[in-house]
Amino acid sequence: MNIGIVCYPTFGGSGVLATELGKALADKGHSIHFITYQQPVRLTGFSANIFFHEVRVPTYPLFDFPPYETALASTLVDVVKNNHLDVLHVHYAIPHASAAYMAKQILAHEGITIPFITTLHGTDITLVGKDKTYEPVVSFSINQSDAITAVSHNLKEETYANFKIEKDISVIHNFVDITRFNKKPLDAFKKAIAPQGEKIIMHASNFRKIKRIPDVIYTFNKIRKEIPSKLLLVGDGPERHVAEELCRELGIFDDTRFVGKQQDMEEIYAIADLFLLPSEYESFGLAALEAMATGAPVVATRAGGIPEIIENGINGYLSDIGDVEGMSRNAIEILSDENIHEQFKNAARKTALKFDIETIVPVYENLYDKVVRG
Ligand code: GMT
Repeated sequence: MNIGIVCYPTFGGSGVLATELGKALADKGHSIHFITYQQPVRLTGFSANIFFHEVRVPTYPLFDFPPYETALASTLVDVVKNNHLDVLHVHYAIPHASAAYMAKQILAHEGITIPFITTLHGTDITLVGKDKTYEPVVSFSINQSDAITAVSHNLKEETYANFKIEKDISVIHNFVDITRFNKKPLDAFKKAIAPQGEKIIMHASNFRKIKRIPDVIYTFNKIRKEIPSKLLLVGDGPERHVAEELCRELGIFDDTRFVGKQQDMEEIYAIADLFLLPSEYESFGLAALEAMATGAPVVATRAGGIPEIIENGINGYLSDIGDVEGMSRNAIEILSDENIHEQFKNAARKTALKFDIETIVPVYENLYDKVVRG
């Protein structure tokens, strides 16, 4: 099948998931056309079945706001026509679903039929989409999609609760490539972060407010008082400087390591003993799943779709949003006994297996078949 994938090409979960999906589909023999404004960060290496079409947004002095959506819709028309695409799969509703709708209408005028699937990822619904400025277009373009998917049951419910959706939404959870994430820790790397064999507590995100980065730091500050440990922070974003400042204020900067945005995440997760995810909301929490695939238990909040992967007291722990005390207590409980830690690690790996790429990607393939057959 010839499949067009539209996504944000950045380090965010929706772009990562869309890119990993495209790569997996290409490995299975499909031709995959990524259509986005820059090469997706996880799109590394060469595959004969992968094509990248850059959306160029020409500027003009009149444009205070370059019309990305128009440029995207025009590029979609061009790519669909010239590459005989069978289906478009757009990740993140804004503005991808409306651009796909526009492209579909233009192509219909030329006698070309192109169905499009919209995958909802989270903030396109819960934060940005709900805003009155965007809501009418978001509702309309979701309803015009030939199929709609959401990455968790929670996000499906949120979507129905906040928008007038007249169609069925299928839940297709995030996935992870277990074989790739089942890495042995690199000793030299582990030593560089934790020279005395301290436990490594990890957090990875785009450092937005919704991730509650100060809670990561306060929780770690409590853990380190009981368990010799280091905090490994991966990613970058608006809250990073606040986080660095807080670590200095608490006098724990030497026990923390900010490594910024990273590519080979499987190598990094492999050295983590525990993953912290104290978010205000996560539609799913792909970072937690990737951590679990490497065998790191997750201490997180009971927010959004997180309880769909974390079983309290089995593969990690769930606390209320902002409950730094509870999260540190749970982390200490896991880390203070090697046997308990091992049980949690095994359970984390076992859970990740349920979301393996081999199980989830065929669900998307079936959906493509269904929409193409009409
Ligand atoms: O978490 C982020 O801020 C990035 C965001 C995105 O839209 O790229 O991730 C969302 O999509 C991921 C993949 O489906 C989910 O695993 C994340 O939970 C979700 N983030 C939020 O809902 C905040």
